[in-house]
Amino acid sequence: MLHTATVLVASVLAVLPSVHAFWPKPTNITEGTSALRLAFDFHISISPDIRDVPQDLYDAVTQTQTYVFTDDLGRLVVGRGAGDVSAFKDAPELSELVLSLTPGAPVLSITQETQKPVGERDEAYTLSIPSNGSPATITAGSTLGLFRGLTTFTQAWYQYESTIYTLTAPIDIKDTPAFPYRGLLIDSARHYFPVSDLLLMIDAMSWTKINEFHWHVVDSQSFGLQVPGFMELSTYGAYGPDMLYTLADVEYIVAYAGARGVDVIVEIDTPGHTAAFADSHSDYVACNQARPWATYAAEPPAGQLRLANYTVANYTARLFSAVADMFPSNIISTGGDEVNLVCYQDDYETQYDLNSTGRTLNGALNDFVMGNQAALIEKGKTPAVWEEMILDFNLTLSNETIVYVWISSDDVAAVADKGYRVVHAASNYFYLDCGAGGWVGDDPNGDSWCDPFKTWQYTYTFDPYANLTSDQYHLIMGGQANIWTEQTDSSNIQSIIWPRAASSAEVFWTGPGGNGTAALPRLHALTFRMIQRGLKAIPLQPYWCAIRAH
Ligand code: CP6
Repeated sequence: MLHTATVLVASVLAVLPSVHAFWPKPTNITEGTSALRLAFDFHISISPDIRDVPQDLYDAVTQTQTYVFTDDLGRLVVGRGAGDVSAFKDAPELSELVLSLTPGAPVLSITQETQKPVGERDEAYTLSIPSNGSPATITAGSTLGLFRGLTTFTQAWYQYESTIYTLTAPIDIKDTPAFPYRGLLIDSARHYFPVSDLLLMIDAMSWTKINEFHWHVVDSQSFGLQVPGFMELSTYGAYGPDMLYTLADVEYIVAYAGARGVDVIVEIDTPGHTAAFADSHSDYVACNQARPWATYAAEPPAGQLRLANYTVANYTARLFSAVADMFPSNIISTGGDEVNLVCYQDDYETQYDLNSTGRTLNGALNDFVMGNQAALIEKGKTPAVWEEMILDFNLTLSNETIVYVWISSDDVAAVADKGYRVVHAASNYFYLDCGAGGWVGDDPNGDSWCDPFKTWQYTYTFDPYANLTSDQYHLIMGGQANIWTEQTDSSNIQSIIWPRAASSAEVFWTGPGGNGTAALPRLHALTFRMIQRGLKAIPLQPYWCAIRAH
């Protein structure tokens, strides 16, 4: 009896695969087998219980209506067989989606909800799409939850000859992220990206429920961020006056992101990766442009802040205070990766400063980073650092500090053992480039040690809890895809990120254990939707496979 039922269920699923369109997959979903069409006069209404509707929620509603009517996935349709077409041609019509907040929930804007500290945001929602044409509903405890529900709603629909339909009504979803931090790092220092590129990346992040844009905005090659009181850094350190982010640009980007559920975490990488400071403050930088660069830095040009000099340390602490005022996010990263020790050993000024203050390099580094982080903490911020600050230099940082693990996912346990919160960013799973290599003189047969190219399928197998004890699980904030842009500019940023970054987005929203083979049709649908929305996402498979995967 039981056996027969199992076989029956399995064969129905084979005909109508469930959860074929949603990405990331909702944590709880049930779907039926009924067809439902979207009415021509379909509209989204906001429950009158929500007074003083925030403008960003109105805008999200308008955008959602546009997406559901324009997300034509072309030949990627479900149920192309004649029988299926007739099934949805006369199906009931859905003409309304109603948004409401749970009673007593505060009415903050999506932006305000997004800018709460990670872990304090309520992104949960319930989405119900009845099969008989009764209004669909999204209910949430916050406008951010409503926004996540709207994103999911857009993914419920396919189009065939101007009919917008689903074949799996009723759909009932109760969704909440497995991890509070789901990010994408973009490096805009190796190459500058026009603001419009970043806005499109933020849109795509919101489509996949990525909620943290880790903005690696400055590095040794360029300082393209205007900071009030520190304008000389970008005036002299940017690639050019038209290749920097102005105060107005930053304000626009942060607001655009906030309205889409994306928090912007800025990183001012220190004390390494800082040659660009020398363009305005040559006396602040050790081993500036020193050769051979490989002795002094991970990539050219060499140059690191003279961290043992109190004038420099005071300058960076004030810089972080000013940056803190520009970015509403609770998190700001002080960097700390790839500090080169030879650079400081060979620097007369640094050795002089160490001797005259009786400090070791490690002690001076501790003072330097602590000073920068104190400036952030004073502004109410939570500092973040790259893993070396904790694992190589043993700094006495606040245990609130968030640690990005990038060298290897094997290092996560050591960071957790020290009690710090972790964001998975390891090169062996989450780097979208292998961009650190390819320099003249590198081994032509092996690009860099981050080879090979990470497929979405490989990233998808990641286990965020590997090598941890269950009492350490709470330290895992989530994870992020990373695009370092040595070999990426405006011409390929869209295609190098998408759809691969969707893989980690699902690992950290839905949780680990997903089956890549089962996920493939959903990722095809997401990719087609991205392309339809104007993003140059790259194909996963031949077109033949993509349009038949459903
Ligand atoms: N730039 C900065 C980089 C990298 C890092 N930091 C990097 C290192 C190794 C690889 C790729 C990128 N280009 N500032 C490491 C966090 Cl394989």
